[in-house]
Amino acid sequence: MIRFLALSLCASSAAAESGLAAWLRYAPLQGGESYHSSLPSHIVALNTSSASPVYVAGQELQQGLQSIYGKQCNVHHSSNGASSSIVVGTLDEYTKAYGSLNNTPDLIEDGYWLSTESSPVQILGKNERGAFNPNAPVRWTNEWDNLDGSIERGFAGNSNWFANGVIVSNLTRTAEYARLLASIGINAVVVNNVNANASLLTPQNIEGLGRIADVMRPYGVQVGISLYFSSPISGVKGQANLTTFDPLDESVVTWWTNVTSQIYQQVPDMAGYLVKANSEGQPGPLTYNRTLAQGANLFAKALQPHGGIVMFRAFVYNNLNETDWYADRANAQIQFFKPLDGEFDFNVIIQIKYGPIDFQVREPASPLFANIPKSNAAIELQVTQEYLGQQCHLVYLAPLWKTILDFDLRVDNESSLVRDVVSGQRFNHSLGGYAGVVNVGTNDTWIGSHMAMSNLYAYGRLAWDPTLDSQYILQEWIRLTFNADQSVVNTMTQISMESWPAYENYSGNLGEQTLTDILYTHFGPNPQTQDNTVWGQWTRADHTTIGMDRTVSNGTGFAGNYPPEIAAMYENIATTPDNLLLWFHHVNYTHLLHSGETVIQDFYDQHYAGAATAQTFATMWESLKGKIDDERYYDQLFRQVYQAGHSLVWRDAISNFYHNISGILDVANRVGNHPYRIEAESMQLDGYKPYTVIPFEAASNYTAIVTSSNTTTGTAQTMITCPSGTYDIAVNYFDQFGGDSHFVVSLNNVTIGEWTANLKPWIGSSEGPRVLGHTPSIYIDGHSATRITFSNVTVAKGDMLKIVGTPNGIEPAPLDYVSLLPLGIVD
Ligand code: GCV
Repeated sequence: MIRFLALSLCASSAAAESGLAAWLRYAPLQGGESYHSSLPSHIVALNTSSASPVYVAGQELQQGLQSIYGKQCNVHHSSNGASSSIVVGTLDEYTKAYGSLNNTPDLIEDGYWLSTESSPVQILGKNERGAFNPNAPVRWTNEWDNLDGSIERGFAGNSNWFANGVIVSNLTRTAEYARLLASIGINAVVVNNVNANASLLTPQNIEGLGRIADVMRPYGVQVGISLYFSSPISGVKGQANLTTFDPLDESVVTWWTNVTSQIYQQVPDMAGYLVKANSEGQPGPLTYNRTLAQGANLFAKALQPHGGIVMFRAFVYNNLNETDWYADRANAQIQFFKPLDGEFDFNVIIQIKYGPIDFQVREPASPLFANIPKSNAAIELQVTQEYLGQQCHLVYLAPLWKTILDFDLRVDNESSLVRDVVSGQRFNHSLGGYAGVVNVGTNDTWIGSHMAMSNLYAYGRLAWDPTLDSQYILQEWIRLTFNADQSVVNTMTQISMESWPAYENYSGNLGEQTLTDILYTHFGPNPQTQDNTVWGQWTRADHTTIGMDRTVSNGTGFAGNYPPEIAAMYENIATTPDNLLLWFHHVNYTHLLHSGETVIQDFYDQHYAGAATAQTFATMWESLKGKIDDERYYDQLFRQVYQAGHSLVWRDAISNFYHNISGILDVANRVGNHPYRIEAESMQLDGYKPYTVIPFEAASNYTAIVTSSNTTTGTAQTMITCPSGTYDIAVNYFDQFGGDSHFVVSLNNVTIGEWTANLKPWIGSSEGPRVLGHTPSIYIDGHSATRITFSNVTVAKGDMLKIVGTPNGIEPAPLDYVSLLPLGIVD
């Protein structure tokens, strides 16, 4: 019901805002008084208790009307007979108070009815959480919070609910989060990491879960938890310690039955369990030669008396040998789960990541959605941008998610959209839905940047109604979160809608996955980490060829996991879309795409095009000055400038890597040819020395410079040889974690700029918002590479350009190059 209010306002405000209120700002509407006579004067909230979502909805209505329109309404809790009222409550309570209604729709669980034409205005739910009928019953978030307060793949500070192994006493932010989630239709939060910890199950933490549930319940948001499969042998304080965690062992069954009862005593409405088993070091039933279904059903049975469900993750795979041409991690889910279809209890849902690997910038829809028709299924989406810029690059994800949700798997040659599979409609299941990995932290922006919150909003909206259009959702969010000024809406729409294509173009196109460093931070470029590992995210790039052959005829057979129509499309190189070519086929760099371009030239072209688009985001954002509040304007501008610089790092790294490995020239002669750059290592160095960067492609000309020691200053200088004029001076440097070097750039000893390399990551801090939240790197590499630009500098031929670097901590003031860019040129 909070959603109704959220959508009814599109107010404007230029007052400073931290982002904490997200899209529920209730910003005052100019001329709001003029609406007073047409607004209701009373609110009737037919709640059963003050902990009821109906009570909260009444309060929200009151707060919203006051804040937006300046209209003060009283809240009553029974029919007051006044005609000028808004009544909010369940259909049953309404009928008791006002009598039966004609023509109410058939509401399903969580559904609502809204009538603004009736008197009183009615907002009536099937249950106390009600809002228009949702597409799927399960609309959860997963939070990868660890008990020590850190968050795996979280980019916005520490946990809001855990610290030092226990649940914190102040749960104010938890309640605020529940309020936000309620407004977009989310109905449960799994509060701890899927890489779980047995000590969540101590009596103290179970009591804490009860407190979390108590603060979220008034918003209609339930608690779920992730379980550590071998908890029975983990010596959980306050619980019996067993010598086995075999899911078929009676003592283990009893152990989980008892623990589950204890949890339900504290959290009578707990949503259920999330389980990651036999994956990435997590224990599971395979240890005892039991199936994953037997593992899942252990928890399902413990939950059945209480009405809870098990979300059992399909993200299960083994280490693989890359020299085996037929090995393929993408096949793992099918191998593990397809044979078990029909063996899962009724309250188990198989939670499937959208693609077969791991939240990459583009993947085909997981074929598992088509292969377990007898099982309940949910789709797992990642709101936190683990592989997509970690909230330091703006990437609006709804269009990516829609490629999967709208994909037709053609099971039995019939329409089988992924969204209809997970809603339960396609295979007639009453359970199914959505899990979104969000990872909110203590930062005011919730997930690390203001604009990234469009992804959380879109996640909730799509989980409620996956037929919604990405741009429609985005504009709804912009109007609520910023304002309805047409130029604000247009500019933010353009940036956001271009953001995923741009990121894909500069981070790995043609279905190559995100070419990031999969062995370290998952942030910056490092394509060679994909191969020569046991992790199976291979590209199989060599000097002449690239791509995974996943055909049945000659490759890993993965294409054959799809129903026949789709399998045939992907099997055949001629019918495979270019954007997934290298996902399914191993080809020469000179292979011609449908576009008519060669693979390698398309790589170069798209990486240049993507980075060029990213440059425009900062410029477009600048047009918003004065149209939104300064606080959010400057914070996002800082991020757009960073993204512009880091997109060039990506562009160059990927282009150089493939140029180096293939030896094929860029026909446009851009790759490796930078006429405006002065390489730092070619400058006159004093106290600086050349440094060979690893990976090589993360530095221009493979080389940077570092100070001779970590305590002595270095100087790099050179005489300007380009024509006199006005230039933008860009300096590429490295900002490592563990030191804040200082740099001064001068022309003829007149300082034109100075800065400290301290784009600090969050790491256990709650510093202000103008901090990058990506996983930091202690190395001079593609994660730490960054750029600063000084605009419109007057330069004369013969001037002495000098950079003085003062190291700090482990950071030896590393510099890569300086670009002297005639205005309008970016390189
Ligand atoms: C929680 C990827 C991530 C891990 C994550 C895992 C999962 O491998 O990098 O951080 O672990 O997926 O989804 O279980």
